[in-house]
Amino acid sequence: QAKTPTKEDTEFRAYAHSEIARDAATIKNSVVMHLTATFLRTPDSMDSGHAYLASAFSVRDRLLQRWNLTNEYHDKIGAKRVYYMSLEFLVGRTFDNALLALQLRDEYAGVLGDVGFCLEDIIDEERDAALGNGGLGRLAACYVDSLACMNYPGWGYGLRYRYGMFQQQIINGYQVEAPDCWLDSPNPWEFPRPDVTYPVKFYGHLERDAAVPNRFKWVSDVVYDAMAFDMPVPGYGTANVGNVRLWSCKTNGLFDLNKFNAGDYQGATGGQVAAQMLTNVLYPNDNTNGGKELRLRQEYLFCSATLQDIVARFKRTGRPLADLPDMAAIQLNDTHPTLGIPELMRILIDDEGLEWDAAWGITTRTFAFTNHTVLPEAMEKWPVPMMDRILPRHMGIIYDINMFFLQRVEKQFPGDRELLRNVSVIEESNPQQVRMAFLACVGSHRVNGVAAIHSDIIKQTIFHDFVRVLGEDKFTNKTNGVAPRRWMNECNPEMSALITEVVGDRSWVTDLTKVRALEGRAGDSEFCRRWWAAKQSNKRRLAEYILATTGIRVSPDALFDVQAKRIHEYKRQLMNILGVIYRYHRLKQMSAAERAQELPRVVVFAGKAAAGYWVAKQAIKLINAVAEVVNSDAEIGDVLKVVFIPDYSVTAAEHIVPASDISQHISTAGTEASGTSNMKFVLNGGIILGTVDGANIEIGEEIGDEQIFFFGCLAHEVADFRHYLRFHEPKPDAALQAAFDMIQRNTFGDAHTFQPLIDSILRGGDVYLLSVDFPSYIEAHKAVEAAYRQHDDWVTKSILSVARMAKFSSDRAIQEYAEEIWNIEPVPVGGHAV
Ligand code: BZD
Repeated sequence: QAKTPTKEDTEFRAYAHSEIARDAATIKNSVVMHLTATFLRTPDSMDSGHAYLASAFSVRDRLLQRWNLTNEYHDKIGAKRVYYMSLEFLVGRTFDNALLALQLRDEYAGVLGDVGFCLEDIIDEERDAALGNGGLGRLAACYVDSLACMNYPGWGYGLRYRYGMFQQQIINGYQVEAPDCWLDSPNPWEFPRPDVTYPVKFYGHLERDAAVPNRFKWVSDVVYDAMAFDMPVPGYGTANVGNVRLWSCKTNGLFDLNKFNAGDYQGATGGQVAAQMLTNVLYPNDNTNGGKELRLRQEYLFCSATLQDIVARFKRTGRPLADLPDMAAIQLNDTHPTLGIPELMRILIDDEGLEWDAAWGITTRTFAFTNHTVLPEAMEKWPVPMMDRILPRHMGIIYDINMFFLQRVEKQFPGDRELLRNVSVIEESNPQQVRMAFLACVGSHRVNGVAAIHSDIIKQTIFHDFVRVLGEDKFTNKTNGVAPRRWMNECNPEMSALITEVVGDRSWVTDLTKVRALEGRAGDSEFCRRWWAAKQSNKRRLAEYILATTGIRVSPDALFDVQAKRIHEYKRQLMNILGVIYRYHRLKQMSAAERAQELPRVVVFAGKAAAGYWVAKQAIKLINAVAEVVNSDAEIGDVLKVVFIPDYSVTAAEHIVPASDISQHISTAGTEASGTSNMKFVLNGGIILGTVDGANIEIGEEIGDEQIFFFGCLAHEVADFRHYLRFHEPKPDAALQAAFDMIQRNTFGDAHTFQPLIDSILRGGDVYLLSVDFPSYIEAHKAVEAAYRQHDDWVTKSILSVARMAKFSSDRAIQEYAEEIWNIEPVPVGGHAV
């Protein structure tokens, strides 16, 4: 527990609060200093790229001071920290976020304006840090933002990939991947820490310690050095600055001079290349488990460096190791960092000399685990022979963890062989596999899902037997949330200004319960007019962005209907585009006069498919093929436009999300654990068209049924439908059949290209139940249209939705984790700077 601050602490806080200079002259000096001393430029030869870098470095100086103070303070008072371990942090840009957090945006705009630059253009110079695939990685970024803003002592731990999420190009309608060389230009938002480096071992063999049972000496064949890079996380309106520590594999020292001298130039650098590979690329899969050896080595490098660092920091307190759980909580963001559990056991037993039981008690009290998926293909499993070869000591520890666990199960449920087989961490397949979700579950004191329905489903499915064995209390729900800083205040300044006006100040940015005040204005016609004007200007901006990125001209007066997320069969972009095709079919059958009565609509898609996910990539091709035909059909004009925005990213989302009228979250019920973009769209005054799945359900509960358009079968009905469809051909309704027919008449190019997509429904068992949900999907679209035509009511819905969305702030989620899982308390440094 954190100690009560002394007088000295209070003075320390006052110091932390005081040191940021805000006057134009000081800011200008610091920008010019970086321009000249860091980048060897003069103010006269400054282009916008260097204006960005110099400004960013000067902002980072300000963060740095606070970063140091925050960590010094937390160490000094002995605060318990949470460590959020995630293979992904999808941060996006930092400059604007930092300016807003430090409340220096106007000041920098002024200084840059004086030398002829527009702040918005300078902000656009920054490249996204795209160290994540999608929801899980962005959640990690929102959570470290909340930790910093709410003054919780906590760090993120991750990997510093040299190539982040690939860049998506659309060539001839197909997705083509290009590397994301985001570190090509200097990155102001990281601090290399060559002094924080740990050796990480791989391969080799074990030597038993004859004196002590259970203790081994691991003699490895290969040792790599993991070096830390720290990314500051600006806390909004507080002096606290959080930290994400990312590991990069060092290559220095791996150059083989002997080979070089012997003329073997390639051999001389072979070790460096192998080391570099470890932290070179982010695996671009979401919700699939590739089973690649390099990925397992990445995961271990990450876990080993992180646990060594956490233990080293703890040991500096001088407290006995038994106290580790009182000083550190470790959250596993899905199973990817699960090797942290056997790694901590290895450190405690082999390096620190603890007994098994003591080590196990410390480990399980320290770790907690979040599950993000129920898709079977996403479950991480590693072949035992692979694990044994790469990490022989960890394989031994996992066997022992499993043995002790199964002994306990056997005692509780004597003779239940089936139960033992079902809960075993080792799957008895050929080859045997380590089930990482089970290991994470056994080695943690809490397991949580990410939305109420999902947390229920995991208790009934993958962890069903664990609930019997370990008790219901171990399993809990922590519904996801998103950061209002980025997903409202930063991306939607006009709507934010209106909220600030109603609330009276900007306090809602760190206390979203205050947006409730909007309820009182939902019936105020003047306020509604201004609310709509903000939405309209966001739509105009998106129309410009669409023109710039695709060359397609869309009318901001049309209804903007958006689906922006990873492309995945379970998310059913295919159902969306089939709905578009059906709409096109109907429009083509109408007279010009009838068409003129239709509600003009722009259907926007954005998202990346995993490079090896063929059907998902075919869906992208179909979307682009439909777009090409529909958009150039003179008869159709503005009544229907279809757009695929390439290279979806955090920054693209910041353009897209504030401009939606409706957004689609249409996963087959029971498949989307939570979804977080659903929250972002509603927080920006958009209306959801969605299935009864993930966090859609809780959003509906909060904002009221009138504010959300649900359709489709329910999660508990899915199994029966799937069973039926395994043995019976689906019967498409007339609308779905019309869409198939249009494709098969080569309307969108050679029908053979798209036949596999149709076959996935008609001949592949329709696993995601498109044929089942399509009729109600089309009905829901009609309901949306009718509602949109009632303009005043629509705007009221939009305002009421935002007013009732406080639950979906990541601040609420983090507070729940802090109180119910981590047992940590806020420790403000420097008081509130607002
Ligand atoms: O996590 C997503 C889920 O699909 C969403 O429903 C949920 O809202 C978010 C946050 O909880 N899962 C992912 O994004 N998963 C991955 O990106 C991923 C990455 C690597 C390996 C496996 C999954």
